[in-house]
Amino acid sequence: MEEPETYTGALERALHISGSEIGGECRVASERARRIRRFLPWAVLLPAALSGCGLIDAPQSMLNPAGPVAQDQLGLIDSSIWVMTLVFVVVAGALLVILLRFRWRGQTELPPQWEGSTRLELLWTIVPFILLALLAVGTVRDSFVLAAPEGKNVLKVNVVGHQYWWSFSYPGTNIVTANELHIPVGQKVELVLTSADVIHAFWIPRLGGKTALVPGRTNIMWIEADQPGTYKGQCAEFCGTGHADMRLLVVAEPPAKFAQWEQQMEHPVVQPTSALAQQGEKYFASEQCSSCHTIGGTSFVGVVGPNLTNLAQRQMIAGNLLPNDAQDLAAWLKDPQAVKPGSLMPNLHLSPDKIKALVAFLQSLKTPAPSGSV
Ligand code: HEC
Ligand SMILES: [Cu+2]
Repeated sequence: MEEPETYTGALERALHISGSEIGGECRVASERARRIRRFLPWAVLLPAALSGCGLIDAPQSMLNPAGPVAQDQLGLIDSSIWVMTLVFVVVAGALLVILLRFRWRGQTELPPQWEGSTRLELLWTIVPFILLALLAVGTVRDSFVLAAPEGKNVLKVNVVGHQYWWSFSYPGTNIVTANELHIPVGQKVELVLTSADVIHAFWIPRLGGKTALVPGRTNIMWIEADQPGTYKGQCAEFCGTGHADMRLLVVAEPPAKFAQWEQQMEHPVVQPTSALAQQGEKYFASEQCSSCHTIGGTSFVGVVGPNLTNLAQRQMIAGNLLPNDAQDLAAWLKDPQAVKPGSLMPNLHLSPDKIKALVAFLQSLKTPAPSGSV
């Protein structure tokens, strides 16, 4: 009859080492365990501390939703996190119990060897199935809810992604604008997305996203803002050198204020009053600007670059990178690539005088609000 194999014997065979070395291995292991134990509190505290970062002044945090779409999407994230936490706690707990209860305590006999348990196999097949089914229910339901907005009162906006700026046009009107998307509060807005060049992705973390803008096809997403305010967004698909600066701003306004903005955009008034601004308007035609830019209310109809209608009413320029003030406009016109690397607006090597006049003209591009309005 064969002798039952001893624990040390089995270990020796498995590790190809002799019994005397096993003691050494164990000492190394316990030293390592001590080091890991010292690091453990940090491993637990650090993620907890970092997770707080999302809550401090975070204009682009999807953990702080501002509309029903972002709220639904956060709901999906939350439910997956709860399910995953449950799985983690159960599995890690079981592992811990097994490690502690069945650890080596100097036994020389091999523990009983057994395999195959129909009950356990069923358990860990059925439980994950149920958990995944639970996740699937919410995911499938939200996929349909978020696919397209329901109801009649939906505002449609066409969005075209360009390297490295956004164009927004409102079907049924003459309104075209860039980088700053105006929407009325409390109304569903359907975004019809496509691209003029490469693949981009539309993402406003507090309102919803992300959806790809693919050349040659259209994708649809919708957003709705619960409260008036500005919501920052960002292209979320690497599209070239200027990708990180391809930002956007959503301006959600009460319906009356939005209607007023629509009025101003539909009937822009261009009346540069100062002599400097009038000179700037002439440069706009002579320095090639008009071959790339449209300005509503003028004869400038270029379509290569952003539409500049009522530019002075926008908060930011250059794909929402720079504040829309005289100093930054001048810096932009002097050397676009210096302030926004990769930008496809050429450096036109303008003299300081021309820049001054052009800035005065650009700053005059605003349409007075109709009298008696909000
Ligand atoms: C070859 C085409 C081209 C020419 C010529 C051109 N631009 Fe541009 N312009 C662009 C493009 C493209 C952008 C977008 C750059 C970006 O944000 O990356 C832009 C952006 C701008 C912006 C910022 C708009 C916004 O909403 O962010 C202003 C202002 C502007 N141009 C003014 C001018 C003026 C003034 C001239 C003439 C001196 C001029 N451009 C000449 C293509 C052109
Ligand atoms: Cu991009």
